[in-house]
Amino acid sequence: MTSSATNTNSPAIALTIAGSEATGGAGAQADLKTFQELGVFGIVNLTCIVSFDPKDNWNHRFVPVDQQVIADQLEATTAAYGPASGAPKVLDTVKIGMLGSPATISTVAQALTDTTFKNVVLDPVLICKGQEPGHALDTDTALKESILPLATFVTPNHFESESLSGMEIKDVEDLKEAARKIHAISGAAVLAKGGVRLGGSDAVDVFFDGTTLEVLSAPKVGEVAVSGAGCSLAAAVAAELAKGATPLEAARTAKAFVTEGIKNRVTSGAPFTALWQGGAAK
Ligand code: PXL
Repeated sequence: MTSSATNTNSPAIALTIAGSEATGGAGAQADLKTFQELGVFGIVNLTCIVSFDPKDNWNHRFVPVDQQVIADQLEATTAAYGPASGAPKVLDTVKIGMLGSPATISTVAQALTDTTFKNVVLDPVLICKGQEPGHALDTDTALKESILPLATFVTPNHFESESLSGMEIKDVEDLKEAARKIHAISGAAVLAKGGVRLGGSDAVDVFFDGTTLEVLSAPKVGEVAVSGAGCSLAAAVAAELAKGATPLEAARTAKAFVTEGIKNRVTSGAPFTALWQGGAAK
């Protein structure tokens, strides 16, 4: 087969702009495994490298990728698969994970402005454990100001939903109100995650896209958060959107995918478990 031969069955394509988490549970690794499981050709543009520190309570050691290198990755990816690339199947879906610094946020915001993608799924990773608080606050503000308005779908967890909505979330009614508020400020479809943080026997998330409000519920699997659940959920949403699902269908499929991944989670020497993306296929 020559390089110009076209595969008429070519898969949907999705890009994750995310950080590496060295133990493979979260970040770009979780995203790529999720894309693969869901039948999507995955691409990673790396923003940073996180290595947990077992000598310091497993806090995050964070190293940013050089800004020019981030811009280079985005340039290469867009030229090969972007909307103007002439590729038979274009990349129109991007997932955004950990950006980690105001500089990276501005590089990524520029790329998202230069190229219009149909689906921009934002996992608004606000706080990285072990990050210097002043720096984390700058990053959170930059994320809200320059990336949130570009998102078409956002997946805040309990803490991020409180931060983005400016309200305390104690139960599912609060989570519904927060989802409405986050939609109002972003214009995006919102999947606000209660997860294990709200009381009760179910892990409850709320979807709201400006018209439809749906509570997605599944029995809790334990009471402790599993590493990679947030990344995998947003990546699964992106994969489903890339394949043509509606936002609500994508949210439902992603919730089911993550629930199976949590049921089949992986244990290690670290004091947390990691979601297994192969769980749903088992
Ligand atoms: O789960 C959030 C997350 C995202 N991206 C990277 C991470 C983490 C958490 O550890 O390390 C790179």
